[in-house]
Order: sequence, then structure tokens, then C-alpha cells
Amino acid sequence: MGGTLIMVAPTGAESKKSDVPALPVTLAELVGTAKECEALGASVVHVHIRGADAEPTLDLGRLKDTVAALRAETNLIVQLSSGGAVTDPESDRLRVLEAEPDMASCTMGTVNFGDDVFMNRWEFIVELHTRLRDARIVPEYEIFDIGHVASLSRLLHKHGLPYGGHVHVDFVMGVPGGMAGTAQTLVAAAHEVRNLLPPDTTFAATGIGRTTLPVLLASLAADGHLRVGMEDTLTYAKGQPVESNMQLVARAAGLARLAQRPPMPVAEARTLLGIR
Ligand code: KMH
Ligand code: ZN
Repeated sequence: MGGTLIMVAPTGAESKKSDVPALPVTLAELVGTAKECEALGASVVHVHIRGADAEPTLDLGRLKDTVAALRAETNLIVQLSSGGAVTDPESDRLRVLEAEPDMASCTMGTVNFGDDVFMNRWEFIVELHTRLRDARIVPEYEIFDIGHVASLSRLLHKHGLPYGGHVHVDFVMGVPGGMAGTAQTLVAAAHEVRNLLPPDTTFAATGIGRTTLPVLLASLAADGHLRVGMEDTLTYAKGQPVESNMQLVARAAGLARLAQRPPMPVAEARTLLGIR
């Protein structure tokens, strides 16, 4: 077993700043958070941005400024969310690639998302996968349900490998409407990856809310990587709100060391993922 790639997802599109004051929503807050998380062992930052009103936005100018600032102030791999918020139109989600990040997310199917629907039509997935390759951006395929692994297998067989040739997936577990955030489900999803995807495919995992710790521990044990952050987790322990993204990255890095799989340096993560 090698080191652990730790990705931080600091903001997301679902929580309101008024409900969660520690959520980084300004560019300064995001960059400051990213720097501190890098120092604690993160190698990738998964970015959703907010507008001046602190609401989620896919404004291209702001996205470009964000990528530039993260590149200037950190050495992190910059991954933009192409998922945005559930209300974002497909055209805006595709335009995210014009901000030229190192990576972008690519969700592998439609899923109920709490009371909402996170829509990802097949034609949209094909378009996003193709544009990512044309733009030389490495995808992170987001897997909200086990069937999404089979969809990814179909995508790769019909439309070819992504830019760089390496396949990396992220299990987003415990979303109400998606796969459960349990060790058993993670093992089943990892089996599907081994059965259906190229042999060197890597996976990371995150568990939403109270599934955070079981998913983190199961992924470490199953040779997976980790995503942590306030996009997914707002409670550190029962009755104890998360204070910062750094608190979550520090916990993940400590557990990774305990598992004899210490945080992977950024340069190693770039090589693993095939980032240009
Ligand atoms: N905010 C969710 C609707 C992604 O970043 O690509 C979608 C999401 C996945 O967070
Ligand atoms: Zn996201």
C-alpha cells in the first residue's frame, strides 16, 4: 500500500454562510484555507465558488481568478466542480472548463439529492468527458451510486480514456438518494471498480455527514484515498460542529499516518493522476 492522496472540498454549494460562519466563501478565505490544508497534507482542492452575496456561482471570471489565485499561493492540484449546484444549467457547467483547472469533476449519473435531483444525462456526461480530454484536463469521475461505476465502464469503452490515460474515481457516499456510507458499500463499490475499470484505477471516498468516519476508515483500509471537507461534513463529533476545514484535514492526515499510509506529497499526486 502506498501513501494517501488527501483532497479537501472546503465549501460546496449546499451550505449557507449564514448557517455555517466558518465556511470559506470569499477568495481570500478560500486561498487561506487551501494554504493551511496543503501544509497539513492535502494535495488536491475541490473547488465550488461563491459570489459577492456568498451564494454559489459558476461565473467564469470568478472561476478564472480563483484558479489563478490558488496557483499563485499554493502548489495544490486545482480541481473545479463541474457539478455546481443542483440548479445550474448544463451550459454553465460545461463552461467551467474554460477556467483551465488541472482537474474537474465529472459525475457519472443522475441521482436523487435529498429533496432535489442532481441531473446528469448520458449525453451531457459524454460531452463533458470529451471536452475534458480536448482541454487536457484530468477528470475525477464522481460516483454517487454503485451503478455509476458500470456507467463509467461504458463511457470509457465507447468514448476512450481521459486525458493522461489514468482513471481516478471518487465515491461520494451517504447522500440521501445515493449509495449508503458504510464500509460494506465501500468494499462493494471498490469491487466494481476492480471488476469493470482499468487495473490501475484509483479511488478516493468521502462520506456525507455522520457517514464521514466509517467511510474514511474503510477507504484507508481498502487502499483507497480520501476526500474530506466542509462540503461534506459539518459535525466533527456528536454535538461538536466542525471548526474549520483544517480540523478535518488534520484528522484525515493523522489517521492516514496511523494506517501507515501517510499523506501523499503533491508532486507524487500529480504523477499518479497524470496531471500535465
Ligand atoms: N453540489 C452537488 C449538486 C461535484 O462537485 O461535481 C454536486 C457536487 C458534485 O458537488
Ligand atoms: Zn463538489
